[in-house]
Amino acid sequence: MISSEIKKEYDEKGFLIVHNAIDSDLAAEVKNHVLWLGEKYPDIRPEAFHHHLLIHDPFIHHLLKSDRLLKIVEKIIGPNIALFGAHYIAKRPYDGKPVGWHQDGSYWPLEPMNVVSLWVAGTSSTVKNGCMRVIPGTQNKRLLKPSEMMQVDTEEYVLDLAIHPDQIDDSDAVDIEMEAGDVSVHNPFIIHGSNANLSDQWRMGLTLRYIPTTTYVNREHWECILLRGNAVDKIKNHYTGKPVYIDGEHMPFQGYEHYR
Ligand SMILES: O=C(O)CCC(=O)C(=O)O
Repeated sequence: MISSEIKKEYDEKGFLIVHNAIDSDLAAEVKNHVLWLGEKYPDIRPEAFHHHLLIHDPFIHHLLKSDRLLKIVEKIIGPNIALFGAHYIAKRPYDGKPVGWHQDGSYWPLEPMNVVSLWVAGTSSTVKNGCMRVIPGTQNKRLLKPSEMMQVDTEEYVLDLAIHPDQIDDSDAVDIEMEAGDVSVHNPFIIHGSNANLSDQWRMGLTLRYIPTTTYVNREHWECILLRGNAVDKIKNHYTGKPVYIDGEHMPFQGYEHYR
């Protein structure tokens, strides 16, 4: 996709796919990272490799520096970019959990709600293995509050809240099918979710949430990463520094020596 089209498509549809946004070596490292985290944290399901496990991880910092990813983000939120959330939603073969219909912004303490998500595919993501699905047009709806959503069992679902089926029409939902290395982009209002993975293949996605540095994260002690441009003095976000790579503690990757 020509980069000038990114903003246009995003503004019109609230989501888009950028094919081959990262090269195949880096995509393979995303996949290895999920498997590596699985060995490091055997008691945590791979749908739940959350922000706190990733924010000081040298491989994540390395990936976030990818110029191609930052170019996509810059088209949408401008040149002063920070990461406020990272989370692998990786679904194992046969028992990967579904994600109920939701709008991301319902969960987030962002002021204002100026944020964009990238979903980086570490494996192919298909209807069969539980790819993300979006409901077109819903980017123009208001954000539901958590109190307007239903509580769902996290033994069965990745997230604890979901929009009640009576409140949505998912008949024209679009499946975001991608290959490893592709990236989808979505806005915080669009309603999306995914089905369970009952296939014999992994489905691995890394969700990355980017804010302009004018967006305040109103959650105590929450750590962000400043990626490009400048912080804004009066916006009191906490930006964490570059992590130090430690043998055994972190996954080796191409370029890890820059984090020694
Ligand atoms: O990975 C999925 O299936 C859902 C992703 C999602 O909800 C998100 O990126 O906000």
